[in-house]
Amino acid sequence: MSTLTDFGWTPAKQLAWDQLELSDVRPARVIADFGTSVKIATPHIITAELSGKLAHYASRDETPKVGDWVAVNITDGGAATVESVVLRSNEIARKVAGKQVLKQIAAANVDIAFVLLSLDNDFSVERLKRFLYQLSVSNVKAVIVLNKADKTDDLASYLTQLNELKLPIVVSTATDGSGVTEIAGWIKSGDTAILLGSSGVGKSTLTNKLLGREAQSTNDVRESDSTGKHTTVHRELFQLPGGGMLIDTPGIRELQLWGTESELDINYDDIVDITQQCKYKSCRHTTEEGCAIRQALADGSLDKKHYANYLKMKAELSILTVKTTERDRQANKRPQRYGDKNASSRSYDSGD
Ligand SMILES: Nc1nc2c(ncn2[C@@H]2O[C@H](COP(=O)(O)OP(=O)(O)O)[C@@H](O)[C@H]2O)c(=O)[nH]1
Ligand SMILES: [Mg+2]
Ligand SMILES: [Zn+2]
Repeated sequence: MSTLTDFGWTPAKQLAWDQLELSDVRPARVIADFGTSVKIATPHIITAELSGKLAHYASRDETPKVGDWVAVNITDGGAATVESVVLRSNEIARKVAGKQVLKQIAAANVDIAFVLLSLDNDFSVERLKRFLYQLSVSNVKAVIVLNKADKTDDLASYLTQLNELKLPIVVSTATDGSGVTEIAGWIKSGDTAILLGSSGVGKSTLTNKLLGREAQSTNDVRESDSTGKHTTVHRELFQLPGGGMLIDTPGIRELQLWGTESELDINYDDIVDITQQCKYKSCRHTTEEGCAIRQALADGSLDKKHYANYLKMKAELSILTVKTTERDRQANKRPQRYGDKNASSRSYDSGD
């Protein structure tokens, strides 16, 4: 018999829950979300509908995502309704693909993330850094997984490129199971882990190995699917044999950032430290004399790619801030119409 503890419930959460003084509801964890309904663990696995308030009036940030704790009302007849999201300690977010200025939440209440890179043509430190930024914004511990180790005979050159990040790295071959025990070792009992990375890097293959069963279909299966259709893989939270939990995610083609420039600077304190040595406080690091950044780039103490990457992300976040500010300004000007906020956000969770 499972208990809520098996899904990550703790005495501290119980205490926080008690302080909410909610009536007619009990806590449950979302293990899959399908828009207006969710699969939850009470700890029994049941399907629950979102309350009308949540489904129609809440902004998309406030609707339950996989990993969320929710307050659920269950009638004597067994009908379950999610009344609200509670105790969300963090969320893994990004900007939705395309022009819309909207935050998309991939999962909530995550303790540790494995960012997978595959050791073939997928390998990109730049892409990795985008994931790492997003994880730092969410305060989630990151472990790098270099998968498809069987595809290279020059592992050392990949490892060298990752040295500066000072993060744990696991080398794996998900198809034959090597590295899988080491990955499982990072997930403490009661912790929730998530697998992130581009499509095709081996997340679902690794999920199946960690679970010890074929829970997720992998690309192989999908390609031989006789309908030829790309079946949407919903994010789902699985219980690991070792006591933790795991969320597999659909591949992200291009991770668009969601956050602020100051959060970026926390990640790039090496660069910020150098800028503080520029002669002028208002230095733009372009042509100014006494510019410490230009000096560091020239003498090689600041890596050019590392700096370019920082500037690119900073520009992206600066544009995001301008757009969100403008969006909020527009929203405040318009007379509030309930449901408005949500009008165009129903079909958002299929990954891309
Ligand atoms: N050679 C090799 N292939 C792998 C490895 N891990 C996964 N694959 C293959 O890569 C393809 C994509 O894997 P999948 O798990 O679906 O990737 P996902 O999109 O990240 O979930 C499948 O054909 C897997 O069999 C690995 O370590 N080595
Ligand atoms: Mg997959
Ligand atoms: Zn400067």
